[in-house]
Amino acid sequence: MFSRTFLFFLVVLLIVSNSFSAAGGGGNPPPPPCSGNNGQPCGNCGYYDCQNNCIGSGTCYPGTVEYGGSCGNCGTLKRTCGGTCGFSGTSSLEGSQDSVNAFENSIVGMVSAKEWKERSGASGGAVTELGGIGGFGFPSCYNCDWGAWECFNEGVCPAGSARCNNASYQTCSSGCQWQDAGTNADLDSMDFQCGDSLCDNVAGIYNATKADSETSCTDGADNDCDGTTDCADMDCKGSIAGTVAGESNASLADATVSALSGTMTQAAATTDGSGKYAMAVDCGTYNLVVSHEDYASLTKEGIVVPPQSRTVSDFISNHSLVPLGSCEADCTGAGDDTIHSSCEGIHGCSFYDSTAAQACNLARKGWFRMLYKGKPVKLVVASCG
Ligand SMILES: [Ca+2]
Ligand SMILES: [Ca+2]
Ligand SMILES: [Ca+2]
Repeated sequence: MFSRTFLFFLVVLLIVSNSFSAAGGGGNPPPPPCSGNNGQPCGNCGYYDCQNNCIGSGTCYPGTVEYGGSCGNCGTLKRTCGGTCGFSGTSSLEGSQDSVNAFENSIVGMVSAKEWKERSGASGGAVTELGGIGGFGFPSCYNCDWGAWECFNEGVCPAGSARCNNASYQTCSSGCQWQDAGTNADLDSMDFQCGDSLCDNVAGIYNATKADSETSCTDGADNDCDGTTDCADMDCKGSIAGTVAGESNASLADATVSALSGTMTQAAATTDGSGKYAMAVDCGTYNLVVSHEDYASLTKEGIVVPPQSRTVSDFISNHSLVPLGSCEADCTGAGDDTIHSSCEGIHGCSFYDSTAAQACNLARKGWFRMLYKGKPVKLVVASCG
């Protein structure tokens, strides 16, 4: 700034001395043509020269703000026009009024002392227009150009993004602000999306704290986060085993022992040559039905199988199976409510076809039985009775 002003002073003084030399050498110099707008402001901090050209105009007016499109995280582009406009720089000289006028008019962009005083608000007697002392100012424009675009008023996140903030799942709103968006069914402060994805069902159990196996089969919690809880978990399986006897309390082979919940068979086993059977079952309570082609079926109700333990249930002695009497018209045995395929054709017993006879053998009236045959699997569903 100072150097620019100082340089201009040098130019001024050179021209001043030249002007005076010309004046002293042979009369007044001819005033150069100059428009009435000389020195008046124009454009953005520019001014008119004698030929009415707008000099020094910037690309914008200082302080003006312009907004562009969107940017960043819901931000807006903004740029501000820099620089200042003003009048500065003075010089003075002595001479006649004509010389002052000629000097004023000869300097591109100069304004008279009077005008400079009016524009700049300067006061005092340092510059006068008349009386042989003239003062001069010139308009100055400093960096009157647009600054770089900047992004302002940005949000904290990219819209649509997501994160886990500790244990809380958050998504970034259309306004670029984080908002909680997780689910936490068990209210243990661990969101489903942030680590409770396997078992958001009981407080305190989540992916990082889950056990390797079901630690309790009665707490209502899926402790190992495998999707099964308590007795439904393989880890809680128990078993039922025992011995089946027939006539004369002799071991009975090929008897079928079924464990039922309601009318659904959960597991079944066939006795071996020693009349023994064993089967794994989920812990729970079952009705046990033992059947044999040649014997009347027997049922034991309310057999409890605790988690991870074996329940023994024998069909021996007083509970051994008794031989099937004769067949009845509904294909069950006399004194027996179990359907026997071997009753086909006896006392009016008739099955729809051999497949139905096979499916319903040892079932009870009203049961639905399913039979898988061959590959690909062919499923036969029979309504028995
Ligand atoms: Ca949770
Ligand atoms: Ca489990
Ligand atoms: Ca459990």
